[in-house]
Parts: sequence; C-alpha cells; structure tokens
Amino acid sequence: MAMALSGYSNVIMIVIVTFFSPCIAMGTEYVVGDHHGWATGFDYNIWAADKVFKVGDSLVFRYEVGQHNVYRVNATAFQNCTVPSNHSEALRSGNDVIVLASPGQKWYLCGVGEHCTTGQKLAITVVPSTISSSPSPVQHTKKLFGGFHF
Ligand SMILES: [Cu+2]
Repeated sequence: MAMALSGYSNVIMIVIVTFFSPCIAMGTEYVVGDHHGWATGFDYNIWAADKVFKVGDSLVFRYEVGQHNVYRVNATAFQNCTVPSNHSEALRSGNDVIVLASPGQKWYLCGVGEHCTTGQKLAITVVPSTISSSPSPVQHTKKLFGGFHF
C-alpha cells in the first residue's frame, strides 16, 4: 500500500513539473552582445538583426561596473547619442536585466564618454508574445498520462 502511494505521488510530481515548466521557460533571456557583453567595438545592429524579441523576454547588459552604463532613450536621443541629463536613470550594476514588458521599439545607449557615438547603442523592436510560440502544457500532460497507461 505504501509503495503504491509513493509511486503515485512521483507521477503527480512529474505532472506538476511538466505542467509548470513551460511557464517558467516562457521568456527568453538575451545577453546583449553575447560573450562580448555590453562594450565598445561591437556592432549591436548585427547582433539584434537575427533575433525576434517578444514581450516577456529580457535583455541582460553585462559589463565591468564603472566602465559602462545603460540608458533607455527615445529615437531622437538614440540617433544623436544624447545622454539623458537625469543620471539617476542610468543602470550601472554591471548585470542589468531589463524585462521587455511592452511591444514596440526600444532604444538603449551607453552614456560613458564617446561610447555611444562609437557604436555602443542598441535598438530593438519588441513584438507581442503569442500563445502558439510555446508548446501547450495541456498536450504535455496528456502525453505523459499516455506514457503511464492511465
Ligand atoms: Cu560604454
């Protein structure tokens, strides 16, 4: 009886994990510049070109603290590399995570020295997230039950 019960609870555990894992893995985390990180001497246009950013995804800006920072700006500031006068807007942790909460165009630049004018700026377009892009958790559960011959 005890063995039958523990076996049953294992199955329940697997079902719970299978059911919830698609939710956890829903947003993709993009490390800006990949292993190059957030720095000068890198083309972020090319980096962004082959990616589709969706609502719920996040950007991670990685750099040495004090060497760079991250400002979210508008299109004009991006074009002209205008650093916002309110310096408290800057992210400067060296591992800044920005969750893409809404669709549309987003612009980011580094406010240190001439970094922006030498190319340390990133423009992306965020598209609405779609349900069909991730596998349905219901189907997973059905498959699992089928495998256990319930
Ligand atoms: Cu910089």
